[in-house]
Amino acid sequence: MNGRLSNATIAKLPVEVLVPRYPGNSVTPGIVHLGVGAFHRAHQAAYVDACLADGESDWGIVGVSLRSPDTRDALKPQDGLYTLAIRDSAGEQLQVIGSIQSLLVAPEDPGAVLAALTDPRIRIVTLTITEKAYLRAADGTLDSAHPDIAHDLANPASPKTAHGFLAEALARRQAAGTPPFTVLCCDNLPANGATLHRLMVEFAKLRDAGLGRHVADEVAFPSSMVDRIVPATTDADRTRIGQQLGVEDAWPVMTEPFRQWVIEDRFPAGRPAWERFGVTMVEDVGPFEDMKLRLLNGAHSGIAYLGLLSGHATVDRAFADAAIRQFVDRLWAEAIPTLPQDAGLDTTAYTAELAQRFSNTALAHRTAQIANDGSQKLPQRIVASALARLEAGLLPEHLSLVVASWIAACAARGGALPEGHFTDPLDAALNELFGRNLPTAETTAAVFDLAGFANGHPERQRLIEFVATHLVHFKQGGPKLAFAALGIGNEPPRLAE
Ligand code: CS2
Repeated sequence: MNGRLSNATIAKLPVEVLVPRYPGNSVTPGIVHLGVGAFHRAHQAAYVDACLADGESDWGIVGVSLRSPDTRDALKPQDGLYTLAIRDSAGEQLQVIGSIQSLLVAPEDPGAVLAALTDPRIRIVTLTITEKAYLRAADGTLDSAHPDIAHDLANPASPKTAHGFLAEALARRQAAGTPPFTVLCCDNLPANGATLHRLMVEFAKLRDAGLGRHVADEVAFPSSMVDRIVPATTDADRTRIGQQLGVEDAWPVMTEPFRQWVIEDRFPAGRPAWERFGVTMVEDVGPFEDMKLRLLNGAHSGIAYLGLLSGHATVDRAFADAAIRQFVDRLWAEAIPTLPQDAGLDTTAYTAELAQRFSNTALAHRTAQIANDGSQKLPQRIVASALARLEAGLLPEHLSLVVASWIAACAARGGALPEGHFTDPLDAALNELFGRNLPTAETTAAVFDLAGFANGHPERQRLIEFVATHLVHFKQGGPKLAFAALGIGNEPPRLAE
């Protein structure tokens, strides 16, 4: 290999590799992105790249990592350039993305991040910081007891959390007479814009009432639904991409051909013309969000835990397992009636497309990757639909089985599954709980308490009973018995404990 991917080597790439059709030095920053991981680079950064190529040169991205320097270390020597490898069974298309203009690492220099956020040219802040970084307590409100929140309230000029950075930047902009930026949440949370808005108002009020009012009344937080499957890059991917490029790329990103972004159109400070590049701008993103979270992400979590417990390392292999496949079809059938019925959602086409996407063997999307942070993901993916069914007098047999499979997979680590095979913010508490060997119903109720599942909901106890029954089956006979009890597979059902 000859050197490193960068502005200097880009002209020498093979002709079949797509490259930015705009000179990097013609672009000025318009967006700060918090959480510049692989998902952002496969999704928002690719859409913005298309806008820049179309001449909207004032929407370059300042990429911020809130924790690790890894992305900056990989991309800085490459002038922010990286390869997006779009893969399916038909082959692989390589596209170099140029929209990330600069990279900052918050813990190294929080002042530089605040300087970027207060730059009047920045009109949008996008976020992909993962579910757990929103720091919600079990009841959904801001976890104001979290040490990082306490730190940020005491040290507003050197924050650690997204909340701290956004609040301080908005305060400084207000003081300087600079209009606020629009905050665009791109994480898989329900009503993600409204949720972040509520948390930010809570946080800002803890700083001072005036800032709380400013954030409440004058800052726009449109919701958005983002979708693209992005498996973690492996060393084999790096080697293969390097060979195809003829130069090294320290961190290419793998993805599928499918992509979708639905955004509420509330951008008082302006926005790129995303709708020209396949983004759907809408008034209310709710129905799209629910469909994606409950059908795609809900099935993903089920496939991940059931796949792990059945010995499948990747989504495509798990989905090719006849029992898991049948289970997912039934899971979808259970979740679909909980979606808004009058929003014109085509769930038949949607699930047919999902089945194709989950079968993409070229992605090798690891079940252990999706299994991470289940306590943060299951409420919006699974528990919400299960509760909606119970409220409507319907059974949540398959939805509740996913919750049980999560608990079983967590408990299997250090046994049937490797120690630390996937992680969860609740790991310490969960391990302590599993070590107590309580009766299954008590364990289940304790897990619900820890994770805040169905907190205060009238159907909480019934849901716990469904989950506990499945969990007994998992303990006695693994996924086979749990499936058999639902009439999936060939094993005759056995009685619960
Ligand atoms: C996955 C998502 O890891 C996970 O939890 O379910 O990252 C999923 O791949 C994306 O939401 C797809 O858009």
